[in-house]
Amino acid sequence: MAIMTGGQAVVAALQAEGVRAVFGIPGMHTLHLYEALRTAPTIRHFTTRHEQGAAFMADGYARATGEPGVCLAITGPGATNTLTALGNAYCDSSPVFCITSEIATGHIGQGYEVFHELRDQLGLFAGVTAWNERAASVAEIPGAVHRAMVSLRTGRPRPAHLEIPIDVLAATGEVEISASAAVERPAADPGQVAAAAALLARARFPLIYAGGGVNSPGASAALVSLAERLGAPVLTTFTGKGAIPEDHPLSLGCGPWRRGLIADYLARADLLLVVGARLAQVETRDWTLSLPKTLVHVDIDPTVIGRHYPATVGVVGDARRALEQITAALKGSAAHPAPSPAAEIAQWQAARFARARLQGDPGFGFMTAVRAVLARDAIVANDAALANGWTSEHLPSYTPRSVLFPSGFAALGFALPAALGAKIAFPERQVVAVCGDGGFLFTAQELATAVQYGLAVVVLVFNDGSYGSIARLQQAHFGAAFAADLLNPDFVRLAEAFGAWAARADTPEALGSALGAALRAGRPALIEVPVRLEPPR
Ligand SMILES: Cc1ncc(C[n+]2csc(CCOP(=O)(O)OP(=O)(O)O)c2C)c(N)n1
Repeated sequence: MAIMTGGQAVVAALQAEGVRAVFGIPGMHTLHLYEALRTAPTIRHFTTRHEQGAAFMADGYARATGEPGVCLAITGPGATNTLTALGNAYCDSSPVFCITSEIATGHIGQGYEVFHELRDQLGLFAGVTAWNERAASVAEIPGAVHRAMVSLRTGRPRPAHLEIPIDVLAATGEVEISASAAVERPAADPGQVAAAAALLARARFPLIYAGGGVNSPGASAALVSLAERLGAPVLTTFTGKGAIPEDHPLSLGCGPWRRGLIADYLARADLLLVVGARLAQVETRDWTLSLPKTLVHVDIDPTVIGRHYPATVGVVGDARRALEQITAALKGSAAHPAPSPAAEIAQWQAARFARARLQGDPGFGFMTAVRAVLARDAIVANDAALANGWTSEHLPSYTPRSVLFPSGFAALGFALPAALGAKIAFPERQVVAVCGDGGFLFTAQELATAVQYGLAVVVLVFNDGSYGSIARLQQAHFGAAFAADLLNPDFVRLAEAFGAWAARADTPEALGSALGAALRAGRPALIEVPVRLEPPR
């Protein structure tokens, strides 16, 4: 037992959970929390320029590491500013832990309209979290932090929110801090595993679809060995990109399903193994995509299994453990008889690249130039821009958790702050943010955060002077764009004003050399790439 303030209890509990970095902005309601952080020996606080940036950074940290990313905000406006980023993390299953203050205990729910009051703050967070509680006393704080962390680390990883009234943060009380216990990810039921293995053993042409749930080093290794055992090609979702190295002979890359050999394989396959993926609306074109009759669906979240497509066999469990269990259950069954698709895949990939080069596809040109400069394990954080499609299709990823996409909620403004969170987690790795001009300006002020902390990320701004994705849709539907034109600042001068390195590059070659120079500069950098808004294809 120790005597501490509520603020000190939060910090001690986070330290006990192994938290090393937190992101946020202090305020009147979090003074005691920040006073405790000021002297915390093992936690580094990063002050951001908007709470949305703090939550996106926590998300980028979480996606890159698999560990909870922590952000802090005051009650009221600070709290609401985090919501968009938490919605993004919620939809993409990213473990972000948001701690907010709350008005004084005696004022909650009274409607006194006190300073920073937000009516039903917990209610607002309910839609973007899987765990959402208030700590009503100092003594309750460590237990609440621990329960939040267990929720973030065990089931489907989705945000947690803990709110602490200002009087509780300031009060002094007795607390017990215990070291965080290792949490075991849940294994699958042996009966479900046996049923899945029996179907896989009989399949003549199994195909694997891997999502964000497999995008961790352990699960990736398990996925690759099962795919090799089955000789099964693997396609990934956006958030699963990198779950199998994209130069692996069995990799079909990252969606969509309609492309060439992928569509052929989908038609030819007699079994689809879906792992850690939701079969979401966009990728299945409103669930109209036809899938092989036999569907084995592995997910930690039982509500995902069979929700849109009936699963022949559902396997509930952690992706790594379930895949390892299935591989073990297959031992002894006859090796897969079909000829390996590796040669066919290699031929298709080569033809695809040759075609894109021949057609002068701008996305192919730019992303090939970027890939040629980046290290194999570089991290690329994307925004919800047209260049997103370029990254998924033309920028191969070789390691898990190295491509970060705002996929389900698709909030603009994610890329730069998420890249900063990733850079803090992995200072030694190259980190690049890929944005459109519109989305970049949603959170551009975090360039100041990058410069303040010397976070050498490189931001690529593909500038088409437009909310281009939407303009294209408008043109396709109505023959004209509306309300999508953007009169932009001079991005190079803007970045320089923040103290960043900056350049403009309008060809793939120029982009490649500017990116090389930006990485060598070893400080935050921005490269503006002017692009034309292509008509919809
Ligand atoms: C927070 C938020 N607001 C609005 C949208 C809708 N939206 C999706 S893409 C897009 C345009 C993005 O423009 P830009 O970042 O310039 O990239 P481009 O599409 O031009 O490549 C908009 C407005 C969104 N995804 N997120």
